[in-house]
Amino acid sequence: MAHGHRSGTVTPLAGFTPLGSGKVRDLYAVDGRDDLLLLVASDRVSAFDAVLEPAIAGKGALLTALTRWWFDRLADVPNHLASDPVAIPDAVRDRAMLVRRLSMHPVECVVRAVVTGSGYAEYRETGAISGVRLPVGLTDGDLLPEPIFTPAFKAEQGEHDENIPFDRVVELVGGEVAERLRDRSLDVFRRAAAVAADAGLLLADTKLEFGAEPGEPAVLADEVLTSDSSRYWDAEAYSAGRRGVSFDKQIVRDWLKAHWDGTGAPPSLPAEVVARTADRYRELVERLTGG
Ligand code: PZK
Repeated sequence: MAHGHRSGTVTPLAGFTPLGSGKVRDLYAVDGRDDLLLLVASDRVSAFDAVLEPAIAGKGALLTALTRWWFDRLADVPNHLASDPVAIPDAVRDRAMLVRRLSMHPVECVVRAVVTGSGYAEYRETGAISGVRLPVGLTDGDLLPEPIFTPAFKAEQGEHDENIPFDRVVELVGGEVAERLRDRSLDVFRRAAAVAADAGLLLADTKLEFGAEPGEPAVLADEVLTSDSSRYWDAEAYSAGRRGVSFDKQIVRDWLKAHWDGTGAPPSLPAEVVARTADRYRELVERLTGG
């Protein structure tokens, strides 16, 4: 997980030892507790594989609140939240989750209701995504007849995950666990999509991660159903033909596309782009959770 950020180093936290950082999150060991981890969502924002400057103040707290809200809504699905009385430092309290340390499955459990992004690219080349054969003639942003499970093998930091067929998941985790991951992923997706629909949102796709612990081979981990792990689209805009306008980072992506050729360090985002993006994150959470 060695991955540098222009945003600087990971916040030092007394009583916790940094284990590594992703583009937008930091993971800590809890000193003296080898069964727990602290997962901290930063305010960093990434687009086109780059971490951008400046950070979006409040983003980490919003996405952490959203993950907690989804865990509540999906209370019958085992998740990794720990209830141990470990004091979380004030500096990260509202963007941190204390979690049980699981044995993570090396599979990204992606569910898609829409063909877009890397899935659409694969479909164009092969007619399938992760080995799931799809109808001929789909275009970018088309709704599928039903959500599909399109797993990917977790790449090292900085590499792109590789879509894999279900058979490969079976080889990686065994047939019983593979089926559990697939069925649980589809169940979570369908229920979340129904909740999103009530809020006027189309849940286009999501990426879930699971780990195993004694007695339960498929515990939901990581952040769930946030705008960093999922594409939420405005249902009305989608119906009106304005497809592929994702609810969160579209403003950042559009601005970057117009101001960066993808080489070298990306330019800093103007304050206005940062402010509008922050508004968009807030609006998503408000619409989903009712404020
Ligand atoms: C775990 N990551 C992703 C990478 C981050 C996070 N409950 C868990 N048990 C064991 N391992 C993990 C989890 C969770 N969630 C998650 N890597 C390991 C990751 C980089 C930075 F903050």
